[in-house]
Amino acid sequence: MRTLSMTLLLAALLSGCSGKTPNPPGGTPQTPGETEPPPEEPLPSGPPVPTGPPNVPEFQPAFPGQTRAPAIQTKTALQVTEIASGFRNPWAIAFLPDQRMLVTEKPTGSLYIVTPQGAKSPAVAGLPRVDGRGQGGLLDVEVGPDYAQSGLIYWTYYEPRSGGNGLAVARAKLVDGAQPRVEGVQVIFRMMPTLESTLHAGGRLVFTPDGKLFVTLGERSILEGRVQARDVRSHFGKVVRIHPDGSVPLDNPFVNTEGARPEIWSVGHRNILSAALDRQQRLWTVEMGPRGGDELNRPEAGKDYGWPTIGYGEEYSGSPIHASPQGPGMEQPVYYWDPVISPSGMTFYTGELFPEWRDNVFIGGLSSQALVRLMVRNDRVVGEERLLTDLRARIREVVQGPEGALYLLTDDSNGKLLKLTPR
Ligand SMILES: [Ca+2]
Repeated sequence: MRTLSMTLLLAALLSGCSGKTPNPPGGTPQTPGETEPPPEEPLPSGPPVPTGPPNVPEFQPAFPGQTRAPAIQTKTALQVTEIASGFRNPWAIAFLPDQRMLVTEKPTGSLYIVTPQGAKSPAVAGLPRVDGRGQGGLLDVEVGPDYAQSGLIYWTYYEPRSGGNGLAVARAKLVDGAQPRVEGVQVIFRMMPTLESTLHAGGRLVFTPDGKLFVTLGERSILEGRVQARDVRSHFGKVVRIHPDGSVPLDNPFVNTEGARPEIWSVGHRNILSAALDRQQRLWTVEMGPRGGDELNRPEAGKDYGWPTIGYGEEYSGSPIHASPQGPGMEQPVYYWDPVISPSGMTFYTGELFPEWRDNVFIGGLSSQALVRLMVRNDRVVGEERLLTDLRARIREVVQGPEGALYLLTDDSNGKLLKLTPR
């Protein structure tokens, strides 16, 4: 709470001690009755979540608490309910206004509509063909902010192209019914350049309340792609920010940089498979590191997150990638994992069903076979928990449902849609 107190003190000084508590600079306006800071709870302490030894023990964190935060434990008893199964490696969930869900299947390129009771529609017709090899296929799906009027849904996929493939973002009108279909498909963004790779697709979509769309992009894994991650002439290893029609916001950070791709928001990422907004509507991401070095970041406009120059991991072969985990002009992750969790899917919890989870971060864990929970204070991770480890399932997606439950997808040839509520 130190930062909050400092902010209030600074705000009081700036206001000339008028006696009225003003809005903190740069913060959200305070409403009457919310001017008192919440009582301070002691921060978690003690040993971290038990994991293996680090792969790169010689790399030390840049600040205390950047890795291996104290282990925390949820007090509420949990109930896991299977809503539906039989999905082939499902990837993403998006809620329609009537509480039905859109669910994507990565390798088949199929999109389904699933009722809260688990009834599955036929595959939605009319989606373009995907390159479903490896980590490609049909990836994220989001319901457009103006869906009630336009019926528009948005999705990411690996697009087969002449000379290779690449991530694309499309949108179309969803036409409901016994045989649902999409109409008027428009590709609004294409990751460039085209390159042949079945790996590191990225592909998360996040709408912001001011009507922009963030898209997370991987660097393709192969060396030819990896070396472009910090290069603004390439989309590889970037977060990009576009309007819902694909046009470029004029306040993007590189619109006036010669030769730069104007959609770029932040650079130097490896493979971002988790992205979500916090309560202040700021973007947070988690990217897959190599062996060691998964990273939680809060990507800001124009900043460089360092991959492949800096990081906390090493090649899968054990050979080094980075001379140092830190370097000038490059941002440090808020938090990192070595050994890795293999992140996919992310949400900030804002529901009422689990009061103790308020504003906590939830991340799906693939190789870690867990739902990872992080407690965050003042933009630092202060506690970590691994939930649902007894399922022994790779967790691909986590979203919050309209009633405050968490909905999950397991990454499996018989993938499941699960609902997490208090018991
Ligand atoms: Ca980084």
